[in-house]
Amino acid sequence: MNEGTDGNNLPEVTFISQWPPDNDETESLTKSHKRKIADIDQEQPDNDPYEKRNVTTHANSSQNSSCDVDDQEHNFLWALPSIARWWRKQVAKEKIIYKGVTDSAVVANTKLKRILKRSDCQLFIEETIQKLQAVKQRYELNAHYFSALASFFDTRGDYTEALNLIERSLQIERRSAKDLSFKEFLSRYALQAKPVIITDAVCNMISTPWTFEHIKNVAGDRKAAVKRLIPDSVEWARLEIARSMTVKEFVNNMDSPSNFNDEQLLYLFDWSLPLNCPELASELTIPKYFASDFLQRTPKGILYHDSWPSLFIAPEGARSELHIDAFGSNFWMALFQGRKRWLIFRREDLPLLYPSYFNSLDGTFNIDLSSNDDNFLRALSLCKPRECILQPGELLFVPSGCPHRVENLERSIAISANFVDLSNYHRVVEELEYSSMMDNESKVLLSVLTDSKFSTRMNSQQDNLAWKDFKNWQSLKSNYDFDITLDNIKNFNLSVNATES
Ligand SMILES: O=C(O)CCC(=O)C(=O)O
Ligand SMILES: [Fe+2]
Repeated sequence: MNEGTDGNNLPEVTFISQWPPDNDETESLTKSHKRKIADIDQEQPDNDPYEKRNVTTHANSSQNSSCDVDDQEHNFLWALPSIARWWRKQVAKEKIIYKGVTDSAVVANTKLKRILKRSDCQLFIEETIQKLQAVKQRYELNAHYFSALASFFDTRGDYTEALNLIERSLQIERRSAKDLSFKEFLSRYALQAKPVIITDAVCNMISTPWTFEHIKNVAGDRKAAVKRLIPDSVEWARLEIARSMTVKEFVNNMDSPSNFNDEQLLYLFDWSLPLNCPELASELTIPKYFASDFLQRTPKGILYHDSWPSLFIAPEGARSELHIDAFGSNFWMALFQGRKRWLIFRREDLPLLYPSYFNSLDGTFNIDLSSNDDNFLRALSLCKPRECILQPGELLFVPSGCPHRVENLERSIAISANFVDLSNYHRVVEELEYSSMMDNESKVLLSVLTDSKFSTRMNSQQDNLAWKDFKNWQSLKSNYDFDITLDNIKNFNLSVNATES
């Protein structure tokens, strides 16, 4: 950033539109912002979409579930379009030519820079910052709120505060499988515990689209123990078994009338495909990023060997509350239908979220993320969660140990799996050491994973694996060169970066 001054003692301004985060949401905002500031001096009609797109609450947006990358009604207004709008009003109100601004044929951004130096504009920025700060409590978890506030500090030249805030507005990165190699995934995301959304991968996981009809055709007659969310439950994700029904019965009755409360919404949650419907499982191809799963190398019958992938079918509004996935496992989810809002905290945020270990070593959380309790809000303001709305056809990676919460914005179909590889092996071993004290199955898994004959090697050229290959470690292990080891994984980041540069 340029700290130079120009006689008015104001720093040069680096616009927030030039900053990261670089993703669809900010891009669409920037595009329309460009469109708007192109006619900066023209007063907009009263139904100006910017006018409407001011402040919406997180609660509102989750209720009507329409906050997505295309729907800007739920974004906060960033500083530059906001200033442009304020300026248009001044021009219209005062009906005068502002020397050096309105009378000049410079581009809109330069005009904006000139406007920013005016004392009336500085006053407008100050007032807007105050207004935004006054509602901070309500938006503790709203990424758009923080990016908007950061942009106002940025225009004021307060870069330290702007950077501080922008960290809280991080969205989850999206990468295309077309240019994300397995090695890059491992070094940039899995080993750094950074969530990522992978596009262009789900289309290669199935040959027949997984629609409600298809699932009913293949799995309709199987029984499932469906769950529901109990607000004060001490169970993992606050989900408890509601009753047993066939998949067909569940799908056919999957309503979510607006008068339904959490407990009335049934959720087909984490329903193991290998155990309940191997026919569906056998249609799958496992993406290369997750194909080295060590749980497939343990003997049949060992804990988790056949637990995943599992199926999730949800009505609109069904949720899983804040939780951490068990035994230090990594997690992926492929979404076939509907949209899901994900909120993912960092591992370091865990102590700030009041974890409680009431009846299990898999922590649960007593807190309510929309609580107004001062102590909680103070702790929450130190967390740096990332948010995303997962779209159908996208694949999400959640690193081990990161607390997360999920809300189904539409009726959805997804599959997911927990997995172990070299990126989380040590965490898994440590967690299993604790759970072994209480649970024999964990103890057996631990002894298998830590046996000197157990292969913890991975293949840096790993490709997608058809289901039958994924499940056949004995034949896989003799076919490839497994060049990543427990020893060299420590330097893996360095070696990947060196090869790439
Ligand atoms: O999609 C969901 O409701 C959450 C899935 C999840 O986080 C899990 O199974 O661990
Ligand atoms: Fe989870």
